[in-house]
Amino acid sequence: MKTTLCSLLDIEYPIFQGGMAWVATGELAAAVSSAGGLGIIGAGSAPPEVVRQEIQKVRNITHKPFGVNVYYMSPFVDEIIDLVIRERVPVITTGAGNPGKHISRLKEAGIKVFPVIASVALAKRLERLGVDGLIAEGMECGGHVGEITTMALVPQVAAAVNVPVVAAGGIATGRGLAASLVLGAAGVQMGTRFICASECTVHENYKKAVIKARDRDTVLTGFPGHFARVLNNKLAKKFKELEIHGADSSDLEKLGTGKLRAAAVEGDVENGSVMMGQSAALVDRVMPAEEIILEVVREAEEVLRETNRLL
Ligand code: TUI
Repeated sequence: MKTTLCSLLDIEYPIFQGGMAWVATGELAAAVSSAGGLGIIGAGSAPPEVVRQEIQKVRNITHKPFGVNVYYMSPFVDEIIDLVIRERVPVITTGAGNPGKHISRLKEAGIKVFPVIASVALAKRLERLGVDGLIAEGMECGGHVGEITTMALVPQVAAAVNVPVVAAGGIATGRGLAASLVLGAAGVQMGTRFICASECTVHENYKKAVIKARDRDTVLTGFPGHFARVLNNKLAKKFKELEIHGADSSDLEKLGTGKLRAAAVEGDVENGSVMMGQSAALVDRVMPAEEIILEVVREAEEVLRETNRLL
């Protein structure tokens, strides 16, 4: 299965691994890239030195292309941009903000830029600024969410721009990949599915929570403009309680501080923020990244062939 994304990025399969903060370390990114997808380190709010070490880990394992996700709410955004340019990281994805002011410098450095967007307006603006592709992320995704579903967003973005579009949010299987291609995407990004890669270094309790999750087990918490999809655990219920009593955004922010680390590193899946997408219900076991990629591609090919028989 080859799409424009594969030739543009020199990868074998049109599959990105989501650059999840505290979860997508160098080990996971290297495994995904080695297997022919695009592995992506999640910089999150980590300082540049920590991210530099993750980049080194990838380079010690594979020579294949990989990416770094730059989180635009990080206090270190400008330093992370300097780092990826200095390190000549092949691809960056961006999240939770508008990367417009950095695009010309990244392009001059020869870095491929794929911002995550959740609206058609931002997609068009960023295309004009010269991005290489866009990741259209629907609100089925885990973590920070937009307002539009993948099913509605992807065809709108694909119709509005000429650069390749990567579909994200709610995708964990070959059917999701096949559906995304039919919607006009050139590939997919999966986060939740790769949490359950053997090479993912997240706490084992986090993986178990993803595997256990059923269709209605995630909820949106936070405040308008800053909703995050998480497992409906004790912490999520505390958030809901505060929201009902009209807490302001600073109280909610205080409750959220450090909670993603608590879940991902310490394995506290009751009082931590266990970010996962609605596709968690589709994930039923831990597998090596390579097997995930091969299974997803094989299933997509199979269902596309089946679907073609309808004609
Ligand atoms: O970034 C994400 N998902 C994330 S980031 C994250 S880290 C975190 N840690 C603790 C608490 C909360 C978050 C967890 N999940 N997805 C990419 C994404 N970006 N989705 C939507 C957007 C987005 C939103 C607004 C992109 C651009 C944007 O622009 C607004 C503007 O400035 O125009």
